[in-house]
Amino acid sequence: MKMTFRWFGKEDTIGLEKIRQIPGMSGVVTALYSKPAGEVWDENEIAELKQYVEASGLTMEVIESVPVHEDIKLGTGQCERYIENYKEIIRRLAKYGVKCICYNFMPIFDWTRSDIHHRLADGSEALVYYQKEIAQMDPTKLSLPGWDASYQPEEVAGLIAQYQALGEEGLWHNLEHFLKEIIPVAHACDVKMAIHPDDPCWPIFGIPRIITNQKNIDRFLKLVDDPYNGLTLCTGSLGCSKENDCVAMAKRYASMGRVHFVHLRNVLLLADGSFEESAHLSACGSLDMVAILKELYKAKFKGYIRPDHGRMIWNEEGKPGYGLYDRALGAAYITGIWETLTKMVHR
Ligand SMILES: [Mn+2]
Repeated sequence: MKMTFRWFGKEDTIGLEKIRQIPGMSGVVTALYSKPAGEVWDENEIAELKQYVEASGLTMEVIESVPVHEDIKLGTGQCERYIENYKEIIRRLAKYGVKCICYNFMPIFDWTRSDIHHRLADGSEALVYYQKEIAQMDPTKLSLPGWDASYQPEEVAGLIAQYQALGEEGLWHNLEHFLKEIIPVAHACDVKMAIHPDDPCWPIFGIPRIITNQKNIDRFLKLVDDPYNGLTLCTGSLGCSKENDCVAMAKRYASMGRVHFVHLRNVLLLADGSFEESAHLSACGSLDMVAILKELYKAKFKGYIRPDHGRMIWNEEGKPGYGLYDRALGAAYITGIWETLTKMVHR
């Protein structure tokens, strides 16, 4: 396993020199965040970013993410042109040593929460998803926490209607078409594609979501049965539903060689289906981090792991979920579990 840390580029208030000081850290997970979905990434900018990262003693082998344009997910408009652009981005990233690309196929809204500054009992701040509050939201009128607001409200209403008409099967169809086009390119370039599960892992606002559970992930992997068509095992996204057993999923997909990237974080599940993001420690949430890591270890997992969201602690200010301190604690905790596994567990 290679420990990594998400870094939002030179705009990130957390400098690479700090990330490098986290014990066991091998590289950053980053992207050209200013590029709109669909556009080909400039090769010089990729080269320059890689050079900047490597000058600080870290690697840039994982990109999160290369966003998929809505036209591809809807199968409309400039869909085919954007797929060709996506292939070109894969080729260009491969040229600069990128080994893994994380992406998602969530319509319109990326990860969604009801509050990104929720104060927990210990005084830390966390991201939370309360069912009652989400149910009262009007997605066309609100700028949702976590949503990259690149659409106007009237556009959102139109997109929602298009996705409702498309439905789940239509979305599956468009995902299959996308994979059949890009996976052969990724395979030839030796770049592992790692789809991120939908977060939360159920349909929101009447819009379909499909990368949500074991049955659907099994279906996803069979759409193109190639090791380069793999997963980002995000324990917080899959683990926010009681229906998903993250330990069993880690075992199943890692032993198939289809887990290329792991997002590790913990969530505390509440009785009504709501959840709060918690500290990484198993005792703080509903997931068993040791059991999950043990399955990855037993499957000889060689891919990348990063601590996913952390809480805001010690009065740190910054991007909710992406402070330095709690994610660094998470990384040290994960690295500690992994060291224990390597010394105590026979595979
Ligand atoms: Mn994640």
